[in-house]
Amino acid sequence: MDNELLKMRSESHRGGFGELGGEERGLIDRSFRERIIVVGLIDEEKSETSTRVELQELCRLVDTAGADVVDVVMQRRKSPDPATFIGKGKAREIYQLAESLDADTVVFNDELTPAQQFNLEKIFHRSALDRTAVILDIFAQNASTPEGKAQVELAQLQYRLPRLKGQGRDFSQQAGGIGTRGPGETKLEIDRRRLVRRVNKLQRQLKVVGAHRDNQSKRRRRSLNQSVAIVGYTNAGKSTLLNLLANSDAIVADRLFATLDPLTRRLQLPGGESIFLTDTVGFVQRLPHQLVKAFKTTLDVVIDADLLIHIVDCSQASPETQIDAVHNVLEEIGAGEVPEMLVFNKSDKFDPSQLLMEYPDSVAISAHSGAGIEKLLSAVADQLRSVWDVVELAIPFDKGDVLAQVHREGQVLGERVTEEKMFIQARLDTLSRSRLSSFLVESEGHDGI
Ligand SMILES: Nc1nc2c(ncn2[C@@H]2O[C@H](COP(=O)(O)OP(=O)(O)OP(=O)(O)O)[C@@H](O)[C@H]2O)c(=O)[nH]1
Ligand SMILES: [Mg+2]
Repeated sequence: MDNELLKMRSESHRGGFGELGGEERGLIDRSFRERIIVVGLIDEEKSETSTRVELQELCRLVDTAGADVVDVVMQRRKSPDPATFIGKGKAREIYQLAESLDADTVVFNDELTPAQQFNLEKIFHRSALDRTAVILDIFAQNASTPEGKAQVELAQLQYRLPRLKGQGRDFSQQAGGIGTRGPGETKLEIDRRRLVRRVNKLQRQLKVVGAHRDNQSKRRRRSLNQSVAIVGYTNAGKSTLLNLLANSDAIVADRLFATLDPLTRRLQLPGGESIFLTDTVGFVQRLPHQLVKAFKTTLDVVIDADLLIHIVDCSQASPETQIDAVHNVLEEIGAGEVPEMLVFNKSDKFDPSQLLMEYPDSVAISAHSGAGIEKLLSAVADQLRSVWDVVELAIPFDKGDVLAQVHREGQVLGERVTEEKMFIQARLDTLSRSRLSSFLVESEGHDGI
């Protein structure tokens, strides 16, 4: 037993959503809370400190999923055991502990292979799950729109498919517990071929939604408003900021992954420019890759954005770790190159001065009190102006496709026709400027339109 972690667990539990009524969540019956033992490994790859930080977060995830952590176990090993992840002796000890604490499930901090999961369940006589299953479970509970539900179900199926072997075990009476519920009615026991068909169907459905979103985003581009996405670690205050800036009504809650569906609102900047501001799903350390893949259409909003407002909860114990985790997910989804503005939120709770020095060009705000918001908005306007630039292009008459591209990607401010060419003055972003570089007229010497 690790008293310190258990204490952290019970503290996180006090503020966790276990206290929110089922009505508020609008979700499942919470009268029964599973009892969970959490297990973490300290090995050559992971120090004790980082394992502790991750376990603390895992306890919060378990709590958010609607279960109680009854004990935390850590094992120090050189590397994971290929068959049982932890040592077999340790696994037997955990079985005894689970019996004495009447625990329902053992949750591991790292992803288990299907074989490890199978072997551990044989020793434990109860479910062995990993962090991914817990995160998928939270997403399953929070999904409310058809798109969100389809995305989560797809991620769950892709997680479960390789694990089908050996399921149908005799302790599977835990239906309704972590890792077994989902927006879809799919039962683990139904045969693999049906699951594969379901995966294909969901992928097709999501493609259609993706195409629709693509059209929307093209329309937005054509409407000439720039697009800014709010990204960040879960619970950092993204939805609170959207609500404050755009008078919106996005769900705000002190729980993880409250937002799954993107919400876009129009916002007027102090200089008069109108932009689209989108609130997105929160990230977490090692966000399951199945989720990242399934949420592709949602995350495209982030890839297409002109600027990312990266919200960080500065009152967290380790904001740097959360910043790194967000950067990793951004890289993974292909948004690593989108310009980013780092914004430290919750300045009413914690003084961000040190962080502002560590991260140049960052801004501090409180989405609760409104402190720092004006500065944030003018910094956003400045950034957007530096991304978009007014240029002149000379386009030969036989290049109708290039002309169409300029209209599609930028804002055309004026046109002038000579005998050989068409001259266009347009506002273009960095990417379009480099794509159309061969048609750019050097600013010196041209007489304007
Ligand atoms: N003290 C303080 N709390 C804040 C501030 N901004 C947000 N919060 C609280 O932080 C919690 C999370 O806020 P959300 O806006 O739901 O966070 P989020 O980033 O959208 O979270 P997910 O959608 O779950 O990823 C809520 O309890 C908010 O009331 C702030 O400036 N100060
Ligand atoms: Mg949110």
